[in-house]
Amino acid sequence: MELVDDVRKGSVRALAKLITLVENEMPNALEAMENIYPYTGNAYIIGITGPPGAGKSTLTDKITQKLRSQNFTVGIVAIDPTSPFSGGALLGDRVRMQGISSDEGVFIRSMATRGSLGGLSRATGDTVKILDAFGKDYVIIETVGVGQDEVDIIKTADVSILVVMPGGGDDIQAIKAGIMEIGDIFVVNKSDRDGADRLVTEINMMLNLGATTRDWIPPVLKTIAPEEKGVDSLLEKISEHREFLVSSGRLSYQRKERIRNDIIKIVEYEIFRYLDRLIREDKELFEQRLEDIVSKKEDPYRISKKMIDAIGRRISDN
Ligand SMILES: Nc1nc2c(ncn2[C@@H]2O[C@H](COP(=O)(O)OP(=O)(O)OP(=O)(O)O)[C@@H](O)[C@H]2O)c(=O)[nH]1
Ligand SMILES: [Mg+2]
Repeated sequence: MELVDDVRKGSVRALAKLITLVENEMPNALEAMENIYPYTGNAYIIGITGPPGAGKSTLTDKITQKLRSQNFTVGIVAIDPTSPFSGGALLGDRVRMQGISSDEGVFIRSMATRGSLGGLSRATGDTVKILDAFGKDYVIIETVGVGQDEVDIIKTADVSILVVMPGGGDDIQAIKAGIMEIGDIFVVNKSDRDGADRLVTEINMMLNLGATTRDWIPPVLKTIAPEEKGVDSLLEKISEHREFLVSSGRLSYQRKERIRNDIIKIVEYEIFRYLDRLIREDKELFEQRLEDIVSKKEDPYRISKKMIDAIGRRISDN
């Protein structure tokens, strides 16, 4: 595919186009990803999650600037952002990226919850792979940490950073609800506000209550993102964690698990696509079957079996 070649050659236009192709679930997206895949595996993937307004974008912005100053290239996937990126340098880079050809800099892509078939986590995963194959050294995924979709997304990262802020009172309850386990590094941002130290203590207590057998004890850091305070420490912890993943063999284990999930997601997606087509193409037959079920001539289980057989035939015909 020419588009994939152009992405590999560093065309930012092709990059944006390919992501759109995948995002819109175009029929040739799977083939494109097949061609992209051999070039993936070099980028380091950072997941940043946390409640709305915690400062995820501001932190992403500062982290990116630091990485850029070390000459690393960065791709950013922001999922459902309610607040935009504001950093001047970042914005400048983005404008530069729209220039002729540049294999350096920052590429930002915002994604919203859309796509009926494979869902957001598949589109995000593919986008990360495309940015990886494009040659980005780091890919940062920013997402509001709430539902299962977000947890799935964050699982595709090599390191997960959980950002919280003081105030509100029920912060800890919010974190408790399922995402405490996925944080490799905790960040108490907005630590210029009251209650930051207390929040750090509470998180540390909860981490201690949790798995004491963990070989990586998640550190809890304080930051003031707009002032860049604590951002250097955060980057150090990211490096430390990366060294831990590599030396313990966890990185390859995590990446293998990711492949396992990817395969399941791809197969689900493909089968669902066939099912969707089957229903749309044989609308009358489907309606008739519904009638038959209502009048008790048929049942949903037998009909499902028939449809699975039909999907199987279609797949083997292709
Ligand atoms: N006082 C203070 N304000 C901050 C800090 N970090 C971020 N902010 C402000 O908090 C607001 C939200 O910051 P964002 O970085 O957009 O937060 P976010 O988590 O990305 O928000 P969403 O993507 O909307 O969930 C902005 O107005 C920031 O300027 C901080 O450390 N201290
Ligand atoms: Mg944001």
